[in-house]
Amino acid sequence: MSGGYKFVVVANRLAVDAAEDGGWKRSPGGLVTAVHPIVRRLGGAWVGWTGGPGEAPEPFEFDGMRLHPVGLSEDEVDRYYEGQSNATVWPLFHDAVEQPVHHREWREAYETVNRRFADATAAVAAEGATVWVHDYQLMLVPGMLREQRPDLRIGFFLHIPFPPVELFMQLPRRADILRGLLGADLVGFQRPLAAQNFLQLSRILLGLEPKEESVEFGGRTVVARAFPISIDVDEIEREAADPEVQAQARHLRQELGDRRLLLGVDRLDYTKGIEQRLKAYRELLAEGTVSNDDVVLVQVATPSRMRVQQYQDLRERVEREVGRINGEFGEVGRAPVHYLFQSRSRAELVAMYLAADVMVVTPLRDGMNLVAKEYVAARVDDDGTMVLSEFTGAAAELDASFLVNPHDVEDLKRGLCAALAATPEDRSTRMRAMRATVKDHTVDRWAREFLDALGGAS
Ligand code: ADQ
Repeated sequence: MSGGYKFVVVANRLAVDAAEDGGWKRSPGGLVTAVHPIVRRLGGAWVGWTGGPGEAPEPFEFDGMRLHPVGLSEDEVDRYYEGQSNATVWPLFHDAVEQPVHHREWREAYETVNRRFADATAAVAAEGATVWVHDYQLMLVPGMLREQRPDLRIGFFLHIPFPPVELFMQLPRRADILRGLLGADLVGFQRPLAAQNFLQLSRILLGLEPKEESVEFGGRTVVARAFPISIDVDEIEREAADPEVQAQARHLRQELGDRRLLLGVDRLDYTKGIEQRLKAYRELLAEGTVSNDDVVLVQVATPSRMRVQQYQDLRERVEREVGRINGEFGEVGRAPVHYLFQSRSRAELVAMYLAADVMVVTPLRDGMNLVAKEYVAARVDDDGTMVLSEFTGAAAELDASFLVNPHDVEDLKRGLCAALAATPEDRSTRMRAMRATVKDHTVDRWAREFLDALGGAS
């Protein structure tokens, strides 16, 4: 059976969120921004979950796309999404900075749900269609789809890191995951090293004979390469040039007085190195290297995966540390850390980026990190510095930042001090270099390069 769509995107989430009025609104985020125009132009379909438990609504049209919801029961949300995806695969693929949890029922649910996504995709894809599957929740889909529909051109992109061989080997049913990915014609990663890890595993686990950027599997050639994702630079620049956003940035600066602003913006996730950043800041305050009179840290932490135990524990630890720093070094009306456990609009984030003196991006491991690129895109004034972890994908492109090893608190402190001490000339030189890179590698280019390499859709 085949449907009528020549181009199909498959992602854990649909490109929409439920709106307050009972309808749908386009989801924020890079993937939707990048891929929506292509899906619309090609009259394509998007297969994904609505984000809530229960029966899937009927397929519907949204802004030139055909959306095909996949339903998940409450149990499947627990096991496939919060369990296997976010408490097993997520930590394991991020260097096991938190202990991955393994449960057979989670793996079974992951397989069942991946099968449902594959079936839904097989039903809507036209003969010879191009299908683009996204991310770690759906690693079995390419293989399952290939079995049913050998006519399809299948691409897969992994948004998170792909771990080194020793770590991947810990994953139960690891060969199945690898075979699942090898069902694609093109497997895209954020970094070349990830593609190398993947190819090396195909040799170790399946006895294949990989070449530099590809491997033969099941009579086909599977290409594995890096396609570093990016952001919609024009959109961020437009926001940054908006007089209202600029007024908001000035207002923020006035509120903070003449103190220099260190800014962190992250999902509240243990991979983001928020605790390490707070520790370094506390030590700098304790040593008197920085003072509450002239520096302030604003940490925006978006609530994320709050039903997963590891995330609840992290929230407690972060909030305890914030309380400790403010208790020890604060004064009435002048706290050293402003902690916002909130999601903010894009305009507000851009205003914060514009107001910051130092953007602090310190993940222990991150596929790319779009916040770092958004900050650079927002700095239309060519000012501001950034402390950036070497363990982000973004570090390869943004090496004019102050690169640090967040596992080494002394190195983090050194980076923060160097960024605070940078002269206006140094700041401007570094920011110009980073802006040139970001402006040249937009998310639109990322999507086009991936699809060109995959062939088929255009
Ligand atoms: P994430 O882990 O979510 O993405 P990141 O790349 O930084 O990390 O993207 C986060 C997005 O959420 C950014 O667009 C940011 O503006 C937004 N955001 C963060 N805090 C926010 C807040 N308080 N309010 C509103 N918005 C907020 C995963 C991978 C990354 C990879 C991306 C894309 O983990 O490594 O870069 O996918 O592939």
